[in-house]
Amino acid sequence: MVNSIQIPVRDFCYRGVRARRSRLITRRQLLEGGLAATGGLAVLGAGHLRAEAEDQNPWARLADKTASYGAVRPPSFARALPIPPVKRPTRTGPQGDEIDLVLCPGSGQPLPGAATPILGFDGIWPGPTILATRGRPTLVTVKNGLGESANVHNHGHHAPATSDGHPLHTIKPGESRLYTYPNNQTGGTYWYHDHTFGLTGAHLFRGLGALYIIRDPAEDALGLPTGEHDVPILIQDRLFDANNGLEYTVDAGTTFTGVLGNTLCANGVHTPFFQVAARRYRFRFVNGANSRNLRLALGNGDPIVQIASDGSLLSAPLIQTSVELAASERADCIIDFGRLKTGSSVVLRNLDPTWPELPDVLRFDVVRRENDESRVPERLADVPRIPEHEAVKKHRRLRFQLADGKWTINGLRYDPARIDFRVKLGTTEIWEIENGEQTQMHPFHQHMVPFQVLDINGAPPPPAHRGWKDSVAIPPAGRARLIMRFYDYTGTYVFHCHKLEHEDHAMMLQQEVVA
Ligand SMILES: [Cu+2]
Repeated sequence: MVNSIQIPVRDFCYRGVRARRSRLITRRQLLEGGLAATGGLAVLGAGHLRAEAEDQNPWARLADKTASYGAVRPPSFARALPIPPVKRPTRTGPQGDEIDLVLCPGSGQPLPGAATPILGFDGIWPGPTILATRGRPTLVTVKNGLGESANVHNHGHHAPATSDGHPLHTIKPGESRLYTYPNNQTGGTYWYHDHTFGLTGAHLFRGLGALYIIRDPAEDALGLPTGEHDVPILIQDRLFDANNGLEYTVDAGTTFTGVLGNTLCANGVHTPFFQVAARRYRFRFVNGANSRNLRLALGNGDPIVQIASDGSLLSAPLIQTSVELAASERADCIIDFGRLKTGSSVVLRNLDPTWPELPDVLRFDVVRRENDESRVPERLADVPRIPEHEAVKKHRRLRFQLADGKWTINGLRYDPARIDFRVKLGTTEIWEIENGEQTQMHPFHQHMVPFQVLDINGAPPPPAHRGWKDSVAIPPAGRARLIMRFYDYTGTYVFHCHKLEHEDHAMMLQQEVVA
């Protein structure tokens, strides 16, 4: 991604230890450099944004200070990759599996030294992984033990509007809410996170994110790696203060670029190691960053075999040298360590050039040989294409752009009291998403229904985008056409940019699905 706001500060990018240690840069420097480079964006002033944000959204106030990005934290590979615990149902019966979750403060250990205060599902970061089965409902009762309102959006889930985590459907401190997840959708990797109006970025940054996996018996029959060889990895960049506290600052700069950290964490730990056997593994990579793009690759150049995008299997395995993930996208990937010697290591790299560059994710250490009976079949799933002629609305245009210094869609900022348009239940629509911004990508996310990508900038989508998707990157000054069927549920659902500081300020609209 070419992002002109990065150009003035490329000299500060991670190029070596000396550069890392000697160069300090503040977000203000970045913003000033970026604005100088982009000229016409000079309307983006902190005062202007603050007034607008408070006007529309009293919770999303800009800070008086600006974020300081310090230096990129060098990789340590000092701690083992934690695997979030699987949440066990409290009760299970004919109506489904019942799960109790608590939102509460807790502590993590992403860095050596002092523990890091976090907000967590069950007080941990990442929260516990919820394992569901396709066709069997999961009923999650969430109690809010925080001192502020929060909620839960199950990202990519096809659920009734009351269970979608609408930005105003928050849970007050001390109260509870029941979320019903039918699990009538493709098996795959989803994730749940806070979706409070104006505070999604702050809440996710402080720990409120976790995986939600739907198992599908048909998928289990494929013979893919499973059990301890099926590994969820939530990747997030963070900033910390001198006491290892999470430092989240919304200022004019971070509102523009999205918050970008200087420390890359996997499952809540900075650059961990993960001990593997010399065999195949399935990794469920989730880009849980607030705004950062990732491009994952193995340091030894070995291929990564992508088998799923967002929540669905691809029709066939895709052999790639790198896997690109915008914020909120997922990729399930097979990595085969079978050719590697015991005692060797390979680093999972991030090749994305977004400043500040964070090139190291984690290190795989091959520690033993092991029999491997898994396989990766040539055919994974049927992904029937939605025919374009099925669409009753063929040109719903949505332009994501900076307008008068504000993040907008079709010139509008999110207003929870306004229905932006209605779609009819049981119909199919084609949406044309335009990125009116010259300098940065916007990851589009639709709630409630998955979509298929028809084309990006007029060309067929890359193979990794030919399955079912719920999020897709719209390139700078680019456009994508998406086709989607509205089925099962009526009600109000939002769609938005998944750079969370764009979403919070307030690049989001809502549709009402009507019978
Ligand atoms: Cu955006």
